[in-house]
Amino acid sequence: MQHPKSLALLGAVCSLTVAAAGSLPRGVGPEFISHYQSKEFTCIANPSIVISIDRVNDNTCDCPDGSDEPGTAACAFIDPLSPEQPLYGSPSGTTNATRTLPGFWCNNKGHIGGYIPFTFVNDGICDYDVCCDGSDENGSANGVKCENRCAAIGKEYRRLAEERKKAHAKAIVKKQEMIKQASELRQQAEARVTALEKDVKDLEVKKGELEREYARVQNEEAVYDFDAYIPPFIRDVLHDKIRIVRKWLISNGMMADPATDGSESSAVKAAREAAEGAAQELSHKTRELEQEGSDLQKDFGPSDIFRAIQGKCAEIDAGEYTYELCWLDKTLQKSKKGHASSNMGNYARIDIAIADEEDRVDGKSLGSGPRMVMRYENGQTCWNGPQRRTDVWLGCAETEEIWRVSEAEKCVYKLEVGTPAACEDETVKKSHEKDEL
Ligand SMILES: [Ca+2]
Ligand SMILES: [Ca+2]
Repeated sequence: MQHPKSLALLGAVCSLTVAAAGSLPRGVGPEFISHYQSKEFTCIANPSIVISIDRVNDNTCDCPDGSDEPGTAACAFIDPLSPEQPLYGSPSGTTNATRTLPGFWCNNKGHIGGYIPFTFVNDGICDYDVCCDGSDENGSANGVKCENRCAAIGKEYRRLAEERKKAHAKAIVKKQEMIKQASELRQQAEARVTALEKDVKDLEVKKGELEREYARVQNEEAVYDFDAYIPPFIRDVLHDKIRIVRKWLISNGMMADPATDGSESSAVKAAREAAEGAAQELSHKTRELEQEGSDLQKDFGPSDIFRAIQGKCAEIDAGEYTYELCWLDKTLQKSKKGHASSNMGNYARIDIAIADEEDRVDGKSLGSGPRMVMRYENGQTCWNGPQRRTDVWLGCAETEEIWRVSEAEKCVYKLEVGTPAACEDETVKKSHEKDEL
């Protein structure tokens, strides 16, 4: 039988390693040693109960808090989640449901000591993931004893720790590069905004000038439009002469020829087109300025870091789909069979949320603690369901890569993703902590 729960204990492993005192009872953790050094034993949480030292680890639970059995599973039943049971010597007459000892202490000399649950003690299984010294089995269960593997396990642990340390250092260098790149990109964006603001101002002036020029040319032409100004009673008299003059004006481009290009002369047309052109250019530049301006307002994370990878995409193969994450843009689910793909959300913001994942040997885990979560929302609507959305949880890695994808609930996806941007510089963190002290 395996103990999957014991993995969760890795996080609780205590880094204290204390050389076992000569006569110390089995399973006593370093912080409890002082209680087990005289000829009598006082139940730790029930000091009114004193028993002889030979009742410690005699495989009978004598103390209501279980402290007399640090090295057996005799008091394992004392658990806040278990129903109370009759217990001799307890002030309440039953188990008080609070155990003082955190578990069985595996000393693990040469590696890192740690506590395992009392139920794992003498259960016939060597629990090497926490107890590399095999001390959890002393032969009480079908004679099972476990060899001490701390030398090999400790060596492998230190090798992996060293590897992780190196990878982390590389990731921190990458992160610094990203921050530098992001800062350059921001400066470029700011320069573009400054240039565009000037362009817009200049174009506003130019547009005003060209509109005035257009109005002036139109007005001038109206003066040449004799028909509009001459009273009807003399128009007939002058008609022939006017026709000659009009013909001359049209042929010289000073007046529109109604037969060819509507009511506009080439001079008016040119002035109008120039004014319209300036207006068009102005609206184009104004739009560009708005876009660049909103880009500067966008949340790119601490130190603007995600600006460095904006628009870049990462993919992961998962069964019949490929999942794609495009940074600060969108997430996609692409079917491998057809060409169909579904938008799983558009980038909205970055939040901080608490991760609680087991550490993994390969380091590709969110671990536990506060982590950045990118929210991608308002994706394609699910059939008979809500709009898709994706939470992109970020962990520390040397390069951008999607570790895992899961559908937390219908149409809500969770991507676990590694990026240097999520790495914390331990040296910086430590020096900050020092400063605070
Ligand atoms: Ca006992
Ligand atoms: Ca065991």
